[in-house]
Amino acid sequence: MGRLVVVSNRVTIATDKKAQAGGLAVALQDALNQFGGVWFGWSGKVVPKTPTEPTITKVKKVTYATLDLSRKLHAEYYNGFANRALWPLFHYRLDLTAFSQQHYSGYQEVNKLFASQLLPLLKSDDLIWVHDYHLVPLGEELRAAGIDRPMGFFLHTPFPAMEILTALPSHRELVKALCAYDLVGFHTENDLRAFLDYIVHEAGGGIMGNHLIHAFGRTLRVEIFPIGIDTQDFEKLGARPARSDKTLHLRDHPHDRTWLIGVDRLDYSKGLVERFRSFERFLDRHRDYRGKVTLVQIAPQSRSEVPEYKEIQRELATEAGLLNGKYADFDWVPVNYLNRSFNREELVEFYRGSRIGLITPLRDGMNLVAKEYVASQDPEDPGVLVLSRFAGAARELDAALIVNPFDFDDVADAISRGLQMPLEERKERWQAMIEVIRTNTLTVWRDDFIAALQEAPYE
Ligand code: ADQ
Repeated sequence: MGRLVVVSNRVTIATDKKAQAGGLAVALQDALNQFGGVWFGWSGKVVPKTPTEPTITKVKKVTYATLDLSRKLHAEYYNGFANRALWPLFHYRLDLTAFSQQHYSGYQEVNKLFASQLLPLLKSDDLIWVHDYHLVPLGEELRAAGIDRPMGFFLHTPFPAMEILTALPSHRELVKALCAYDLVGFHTENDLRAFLDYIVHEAGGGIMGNHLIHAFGRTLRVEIFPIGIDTQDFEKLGARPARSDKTLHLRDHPHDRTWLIGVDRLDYSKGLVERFRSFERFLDRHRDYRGKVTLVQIAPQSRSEVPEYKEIQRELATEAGLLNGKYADFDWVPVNYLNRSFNREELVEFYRGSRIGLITPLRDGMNLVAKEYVASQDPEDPGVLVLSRFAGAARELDAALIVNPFDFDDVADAISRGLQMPLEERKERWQAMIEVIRTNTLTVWRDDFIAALQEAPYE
């Protein structure tokens, strides 16, 4: 095959400190190294004036092309349309969705800009893979500029039901733009079903079978590619003896205390307020567990410039304070709430040391933390995954204790059941989940998507 061209909002340039990059970035870098290619996107820098050319960094066979954005474009495109309209809408939060024509114009402008600056870097046999909701219109812009190479798009968030999506004033333009790609990938059947529903009932398109659809005058392939993790790495790290002071401290804490763990970006889609309330409900109803179990919630701040994120930060801090105020004792707090990042080694130790992984998003495309939690467990004494039915991961990990995060009693019951679950049942459930996670890895996800894209055009 020709080169691979990856376009995403943020670019991770390969450096020696590979461990700092997330799993997804490493998997994409590996593919770029293998095929040679380009990774194009925003540099993460905000400057007074958007430059006319991207900054080029070459590392072996890979060209990294990164573009700084002006304050205005960053505010409209990233903080504005992407994160105040599309993100909340795609996560079913119409109440938090802020539409603005100006933000939408900035979003379109950045997509146009990306397309025009990417064009000179393209070669005739490139495969182009665009990532996520920030860049939906990019493919259409490239097509308009005459690019007829295979182009794929993967959506990392959920695709919302038609009734939700149609609340977006530009919904039709957005879906039409998606249809400019040859291949569109989603995490789950649910997302695909919602997309097809729109195509048939709103766009007047048709489903042709064999993953093909026809809409807006184009034929494209739509398929699910459930993203995975680097399972082997998590299993290997999990098998090492605990080293971090923090884990040792938690584990050797007096009074034989047990902990539950949550690890999330601080985002309203992750259901953290509801999680704290569910844990409170659990403590309300189980006097005997007071003083004995702690919820360790790791939640580094994200998108802090967006008002809705400032609000959720405040709300959560209040919620943690209230819960701790209600039940804490001199030598115990119910919630250990940490607003910071940890490296993978530390996360694995936290996952492995906790009796329950409490992963209860209100909506999530996949949720990789759920898979990381399972892969980090001790096969001889695995913890219990309590997982929201609204996480894409619940489709594959149905051996978890599946809960409705809006129903605090349901989550409280699952916590109680998880804490009492006999070893045999824990092992059985873990075995069922690890098999899926070992099969649908991150590499499989990436290779399947690239293989499907290589078959384009599909007509
Ligand atoms: P996210 O919303 O960021 O991803 P998730 O899938 O859980 O959610 O991935 C988060 C990643 O960040 C995990 O690998 C986790 O280990 C890491 N992480 C989280 N908190 C951390 C901390 N405190 N310190 C260090 N690392 C931390 C989006 C979508 C998801 C989808 C992914 C991939 O919202 O639904 O699963 O993309 O497609």
